[in-house]
Amino acid sequence: MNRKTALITGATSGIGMDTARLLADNGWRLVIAGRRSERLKNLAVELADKCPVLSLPFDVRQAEEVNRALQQLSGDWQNIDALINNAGLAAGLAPVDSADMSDWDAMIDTNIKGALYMLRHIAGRMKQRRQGHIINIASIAGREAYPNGAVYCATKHAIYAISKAMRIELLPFNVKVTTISPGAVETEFSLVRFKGDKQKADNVYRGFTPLSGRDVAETILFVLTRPAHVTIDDLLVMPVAQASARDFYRTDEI
Ligand code: NDP
Ligand code: 8X3
Repeated sequence: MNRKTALITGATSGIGMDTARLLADNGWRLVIAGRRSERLKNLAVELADKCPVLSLPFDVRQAEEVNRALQQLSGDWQNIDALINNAGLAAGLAPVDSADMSDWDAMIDTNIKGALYMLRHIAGRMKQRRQGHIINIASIAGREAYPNGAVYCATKHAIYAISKAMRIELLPFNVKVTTISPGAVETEFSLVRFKGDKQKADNVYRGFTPLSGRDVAETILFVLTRPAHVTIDDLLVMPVAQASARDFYRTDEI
């Protein structure tokens, strides 16, 4: 079987993990990445009878770690056909004048710089091969801004801009670039944002059906499986009960 290879960052949870599962079911070969190596190991074991899987634990914030990890790829594992540039987080929900500055660093270092370190490495190789597909996971927060989310929104606006610029840079090299911007997805995202406060996290998804990681994974698979001459450039995917970053129809508020 001639399998294509996808590298998925943030595969230890949520959208990334569900994407790994779905691509494994659909004939892909996987490089799965994240910091929590135990989770990567477990996922690799789970998927082992479906497809070849390589676990690559590293922190996307550390440029050297990213390089070291990607340089470990040997032979045709270096030929990444699809990068799902998904690792990211929101840390805190607070106004600019009182937010924790270490939260800003975490978001900027992960969501912007980490995504860029991945792109720098993988896009170069795709250019040489004159093939490949980059999918950057942005957010509704990359299209709109909301109070107390200035820096998270800024990081996702940055992803949007980086995607747009790279789409043009890579035009002559036959490399596809797609931005996928989900609305509310129930994953570990809100638990991370609220630093383990489950009540606050659950409240985000109260009274409506959010997207699941699987919903976004299915969108990713759709984007990846278009014919060679088609690029889905930019895609916003929302729960039926969400119409903007701040407009939700919650049944408990009717
Ligand atoms: P999860 O918290 O469930 O998953 C986040 C993933 O990112 C984890 O696998 C985590 O792995 C990885 N990650 C975080 N920091 C780092 C790091 N420094 N180095 C390597 N990996 C890292 O959230 P989601 O699945 O929801 O989030 C995935 C992406 O989707 C994010 O970019 C998020 O901003 C975006 N998004 C999420 C939405 C939502 O409502 N959930 C909506 C729109 C966009 P580990 O901790 O093991 O390193
Ligand atoms: C995650 C969605 O609205 O919490 O990107 O920012 S939101």
